[in-house]
Amino acid sequence: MTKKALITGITGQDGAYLSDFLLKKGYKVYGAVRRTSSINTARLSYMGVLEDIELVSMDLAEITNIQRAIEKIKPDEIYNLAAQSFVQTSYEQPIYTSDIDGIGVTRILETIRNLGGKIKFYQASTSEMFGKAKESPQNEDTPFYPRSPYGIAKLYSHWMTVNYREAWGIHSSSGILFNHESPLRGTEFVTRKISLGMSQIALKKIKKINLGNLNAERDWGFAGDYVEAMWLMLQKNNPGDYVIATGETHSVREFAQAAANAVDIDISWDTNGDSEVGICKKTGEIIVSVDPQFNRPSETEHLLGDPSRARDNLGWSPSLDFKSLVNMMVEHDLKRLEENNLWF
Ligand code: NAP
Ligand code: F7E
Repeated sequence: MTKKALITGITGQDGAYLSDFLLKKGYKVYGAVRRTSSINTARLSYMGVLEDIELVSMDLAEITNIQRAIEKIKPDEIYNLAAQSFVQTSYEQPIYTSDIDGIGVTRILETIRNLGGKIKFYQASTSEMFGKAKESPQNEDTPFYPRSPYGIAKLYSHWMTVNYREAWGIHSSSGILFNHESPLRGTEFVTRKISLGMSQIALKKIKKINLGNLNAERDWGFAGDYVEAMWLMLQKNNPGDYVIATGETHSVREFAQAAANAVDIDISWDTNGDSEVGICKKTGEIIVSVDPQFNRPSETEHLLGDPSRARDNLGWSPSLDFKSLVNMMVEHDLKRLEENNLWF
């Protein structure tokens, strides 16, 4: 019988990749979308999956529409990807972020429980729960120390996912995913900001980009690889928690350097007054500046994941390395700019 999956956050980066993945596996895919004043299904169109998905109206703030949708669809699996996912915004909207990223998850779990507890559940947890990391690399046993309202809200929902598994026997799994990127990444996140910015510099549309903390280190992987891990978790007999990462970390500075290299620019790093700048070696022009407005009130400085459990228990491993990921993102942005087709 055809399996039914409900994906919340389907209009986001991971929603697009997961839809494509599940459709190829033969699933009937339902996508939960919240009401917005303009249509935001661009990523689904870009993936070529929009026509194959059934969209349902659902905001995680509202339990009644969650109950109605789940009761009607009767999905076999729910992938909860919906969230206020931008860490910087969580400092300005801590209450909203706590409601959607925290309590919103309990709304779904309660609905699953009330409907008999048979629906399998995936929660989009995050390496931001490690925050000021207690050890490196981080694995499933590393103590949590979140550093932002986002990380704290996600830690609450992580433990709720664990608790509904232990208390009510629900097949609920928590994927502790490290940063994953793609050409579909939102332009406010640093990787896409850089890939787009370097492409614009190469095409002489802008002169430079302004970034925040160049020293921050992240374990960056490819979103297309990470959605497979979500699915694998729900196919196991027993639910669990899994770190999904590449096992390699790079600084924001290294990302900028690699993206510049992808458009044949070599950067030298220097100081200008109090702050660091990236200079194009060929032209001598400043192409990267540091602007403190992009600094976080409390930063997560270093993340590096150990995905051994996922490798051993799920048979999962990443397919793209750091350089290939950066090149892929830049290549897509260059093409979209050249085609004047930049809609996200
Ligand atoms: P994203 O691109 O920001 O997408 C977030 C999705 O959530 C969008 O579809 C958004 O809808 C939806 N959403 C936001 N608020 C909502 C609400 N109140 N009710 C219903 N839907 C709502 O995020 P992503 O990168 O795909 O990440 C997917 C999930 O994984 C998120 O939960 C994120 O926190 C988590 N995560 C991401 C990473 C990463 O590196 N990407 C790592 C670890 C965990 P609109 O289109 O209407 O805004
Ligand atoms: O920042 C630094 C910034 O906003 C990465 C989300 O998907 O991954 C993401 O959260 C780092 C931080 O992602 C700029 O300070 C420097 O240290 O791209 P980001 P994030 O905060 O790591 C986790 C795993 C999630 O779960 C989240 O949902 O880069 N940085 N300069 C900058 N960051 C931004 N955004 N912009 C800058 O100009």
